[in-house]
Amino acid sequence: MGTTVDDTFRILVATDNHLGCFEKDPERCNDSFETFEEILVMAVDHKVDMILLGGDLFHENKPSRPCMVQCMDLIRKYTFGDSPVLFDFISDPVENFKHSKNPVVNYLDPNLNVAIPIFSIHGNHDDPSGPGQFCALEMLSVAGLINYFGRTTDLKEINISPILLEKGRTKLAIYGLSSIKDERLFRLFKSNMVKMLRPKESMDAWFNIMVLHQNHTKHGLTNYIPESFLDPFLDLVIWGHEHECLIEPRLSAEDSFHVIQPGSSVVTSLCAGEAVTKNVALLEVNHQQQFKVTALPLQTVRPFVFDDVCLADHAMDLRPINDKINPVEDLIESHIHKMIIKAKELHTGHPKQPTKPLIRLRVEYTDESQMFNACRFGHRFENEVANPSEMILFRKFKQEKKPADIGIDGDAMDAVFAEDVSETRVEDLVEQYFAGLEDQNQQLFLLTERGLASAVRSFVEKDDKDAISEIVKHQLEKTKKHILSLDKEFVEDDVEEDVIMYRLERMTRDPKREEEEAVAALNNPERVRTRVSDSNYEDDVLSDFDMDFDNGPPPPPPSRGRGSRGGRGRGRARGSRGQSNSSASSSCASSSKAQLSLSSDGSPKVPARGRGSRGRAQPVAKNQSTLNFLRSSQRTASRGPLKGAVFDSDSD
Ligand SMILES: [Mn+2]
Repeated sequence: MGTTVDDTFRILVATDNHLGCFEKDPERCNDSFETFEEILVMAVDHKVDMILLGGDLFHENKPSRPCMVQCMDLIRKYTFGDSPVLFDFISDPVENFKHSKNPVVNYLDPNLNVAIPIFSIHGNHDDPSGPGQFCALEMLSVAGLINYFGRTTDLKEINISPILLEKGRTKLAIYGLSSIKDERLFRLFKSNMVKMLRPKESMDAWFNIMVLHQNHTKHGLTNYIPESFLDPFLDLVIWGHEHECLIEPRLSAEDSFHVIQPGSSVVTSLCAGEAVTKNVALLEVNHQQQFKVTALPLQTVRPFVFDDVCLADHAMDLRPINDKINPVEDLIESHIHKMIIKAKELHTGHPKQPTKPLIRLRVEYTDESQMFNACRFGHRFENEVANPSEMILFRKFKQEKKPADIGIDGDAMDAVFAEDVSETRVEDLVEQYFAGLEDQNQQLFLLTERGLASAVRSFVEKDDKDAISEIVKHQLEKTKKHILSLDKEFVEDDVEEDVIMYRLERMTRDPKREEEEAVAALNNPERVRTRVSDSNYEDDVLSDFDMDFDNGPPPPPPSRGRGSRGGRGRGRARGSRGQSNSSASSSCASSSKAQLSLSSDGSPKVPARGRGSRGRAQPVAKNQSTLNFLRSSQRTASRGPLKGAVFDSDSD
């Protein structure tokens, strides 16, 4: 194949190490560290060029001191040393590590002796917070232990500038996007405000990796990131945050790129998704832009067995005989014994693997009398199980419900949001949704679309939390009055018909009037007095946005500070009537092809230290002024053929 080994990048990929997880539990306190150490040992054994982490290195936003000490000790122990780093860092570190006190890649720092550089984005557990908006990774970065990248400082427009690496003929671009609130990122993608910058120089020669830390599976309408949002020029996406290990490269929904989801390296929650074998990945990329992912099963992960039992499936009589004898307990006890035996099969023989297993049995009961004190029950297994008091999870057995009876029709909702809705009025979205419903049972019965839309608009734009209940109350009163005015003998079915007729009448007679009545009801002075006054209207909207800032990435720089209204994006995606967009996103470049020069003066902006390097072959950063970037987005990206997995495409 003509590939020389020296050209091939070898990268150890892991995410969600959750260091410090369960550190107060005497049984499990070391689990996360044992496995992190195993990962670092693997990196050394497999002679990787670098380690790439996908966020949530730490479990706590403010890791405890013992946690920090152990983490720093492990990183120093395994990633520092004399073996040379064999790739060149050719992007501008000032751009890649913009937020950093010392924007330099650690292995090029003349004061440090790094053998295996670690690159990491932050996750939702270890994101920036508090004074100065620092995060735990920043401490590691300032100590030279890791290269923390992918942090977004502008939350209205994200431009991702890749880390560019070269090893022989192999060119690697790594796009990092640290964790952002899913809803916010969803909105930014929808309004085309997430841009990936691509090197203009031999643009198609790069193997493009993206690492992000977001919800991957759909949890709600907008609190996840669909794969289709990501730029199709990407070759491999490393998905952090989801803890289930899906290490085999899988083609994205639109066949644009491959995705791997390494999952967490420690069991953080007792769910089925965490009870599968945990792996990290050895990623190899060669100069022909081919890649190979080898799953490396982790040997130190505590055995975890998950199971379900549905009491309704058991023919025997499960009614308790008296306070002491509950046949369900006996049934469950024997089930747990079987699970413990199964857990023994998960012993790997690794000397550092904890052997006491985690057990989770979900018990679906039909009748409350079948329940028992799970904590007391757990005492029987104290010496055999790592989590005796939380083995059992009771769940009420639910008869299958017709999903159409209640709730939201996901398909109809998706149809509404399939298009770019950033310029659409929120009330139009409400009408579109109901127009797209297939199931007539889900149509409105009492309210009209117009009335509901007014309430939703008030809810969204004026932060009027009671708008919807208010409009329901208003329509109910109105309907009641109308029904009573009919002055006739009522049978129940008739009333239903009358309500429907009245609604139809309101809709057809004068839709405008219906809307006006709704607005009048919402603006009823009695109500308004109890709510925030109208003069606060704009601040209301802004503070709604600010909520994201508090939990998420840092506030924007002072020029766009909290007080200044004009410069703030007013959240067009949330339906602010689209009338005045001039205030929004003024900093956004007008053309999607705007070029970004990496370094203005042509020299690396790292202060020259003047110290001699200690005789060690240090790769030198290339002249960065030659690199220009092209903005790319999913609309404008040009895309070559899919660069498939190498060596053997489907076995691993
Ligand atoms: Mn996580």
